Amino acid sequence: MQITKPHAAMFASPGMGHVIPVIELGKRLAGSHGFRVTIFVLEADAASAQSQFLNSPGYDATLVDVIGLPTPDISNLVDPSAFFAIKLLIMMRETIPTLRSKIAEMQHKPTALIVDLFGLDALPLGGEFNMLTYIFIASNARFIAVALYFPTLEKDVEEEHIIKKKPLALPGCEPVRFEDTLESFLDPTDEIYRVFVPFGLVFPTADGIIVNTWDDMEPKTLKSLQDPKLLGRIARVPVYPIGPLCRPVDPSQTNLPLFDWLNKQPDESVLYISFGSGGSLSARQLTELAWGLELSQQRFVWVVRPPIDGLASSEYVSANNGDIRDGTSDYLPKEFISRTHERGLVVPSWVPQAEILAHKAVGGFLTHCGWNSILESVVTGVPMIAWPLFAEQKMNATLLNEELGIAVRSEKLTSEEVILREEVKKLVQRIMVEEEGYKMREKVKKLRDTAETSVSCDGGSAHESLSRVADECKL
Ligand code: BUP
Repeated sequence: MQITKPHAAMFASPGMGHVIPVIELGKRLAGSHGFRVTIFVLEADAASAQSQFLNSPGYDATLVDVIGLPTPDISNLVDPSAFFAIKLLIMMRETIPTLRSKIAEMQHKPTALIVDLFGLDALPLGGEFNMLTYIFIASNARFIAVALYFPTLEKDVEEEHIIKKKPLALPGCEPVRFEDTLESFLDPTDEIYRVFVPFGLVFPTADGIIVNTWDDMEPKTLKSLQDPKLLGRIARVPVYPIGPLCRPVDPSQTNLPLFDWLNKQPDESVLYISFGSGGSLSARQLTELAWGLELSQQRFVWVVRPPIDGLASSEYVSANNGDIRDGTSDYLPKEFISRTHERGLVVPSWVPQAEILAHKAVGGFLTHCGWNSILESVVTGVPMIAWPLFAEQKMNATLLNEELGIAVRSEKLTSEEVILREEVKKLVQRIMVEEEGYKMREKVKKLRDTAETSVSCDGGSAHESLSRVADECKL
């Protein structure tokens, strides 16, 4: 039997939380498993984080071919105010004819098609071009478990979970609070419920599910997904844990002034704060966070985004006759920056996060609990303050706080109340200077070691898992 070099075509959803891990998966398939890899991404405007990332000097695309596909105009298909995930889904769906033509034109036909979450509608291309199909989940095993299990209880949702507040009893896994699942699962009368609940039903139609996690990170859930008597009965296809996949630290990004400042700070003394590419706080919450940070007396680097409700800090508004200008300091309490400048740095917009977390001065991460951010924190041994905002972030926060014990979390986050400054101060001190934070740092460093073992080419479980995918694609 002749063995040819397998060729994987990958279809990435827009957004850095998807593009980065898809590219890292492609690089690993090419670098360690002998694949040729073509990655299709939706083109973004030149100023976007995605374009800046793909054009940055440190981004190494030598192992994979990245092909931009024009972003379709969906203005006639969806209301501009629609839920962002619905827009993503429609954008990906409308791109499929272009993807089909690109694959048809290829001389060396792909043997595998790997789609990420919002690209599930492309799976039938597998049959058209005789490709094996895989779903890549840039999130975790718990997300897969909930997505698979939820459609099995559709009729009971209202009575059992909304009214009686019963958690989801996922077979073989820790129960998941209903309100922690996904906002699209919370209201059966909403359009997003009808669109997203059936997603899990599509998972078993692929040849496998590749997920960015590893055994020590989610032991119970992964076991259940692989056990035909537990969740494996619903999954019906192999689940391949191949994580953690993280963007490697790029030394060329550490020339920024921010790193000069970090270089002068004591080891593990700085809290890094970021709510991801899509996360913003209310103006009131932003004000309380700023005050809490100041009261904690701890060092920090804070990526500040404009408040979600478009209002500047109430204190600023009164001090400036309600005039809202475009500038980071405008969103923060009056003179916050000058009062804290000796121990803190406020940075707007995009920063090289992987490099910041890897810096020896960083000792804590206040995160929105996007899965990539969590993985970057774990692989650098940094404990977290979990501050989830949307999507699967609340489930992720529960995993960190209640199961792995590597993050602190406010009780208020389950009730959507504002976290007041005194509590923010306490959370920051718990992670940065108290015994609890010290113990969490020890734990997360142990987990970091398991992450290193998992991806080792010398028999690591992630490496073996991806080798199984590679073997299937070579047959
Ligand atoms: Br913001 C930001 N720099 O300033 P998540 C993000 N990132 O490098 P998200 C930066 O983008 P979803 C910044 O390191 C991570 O790799 C960060 O992914 C990088 O969150 C990625 O953490 C963000 O998964 O996505 O983008 O909110 O909500 O889809 O998980």
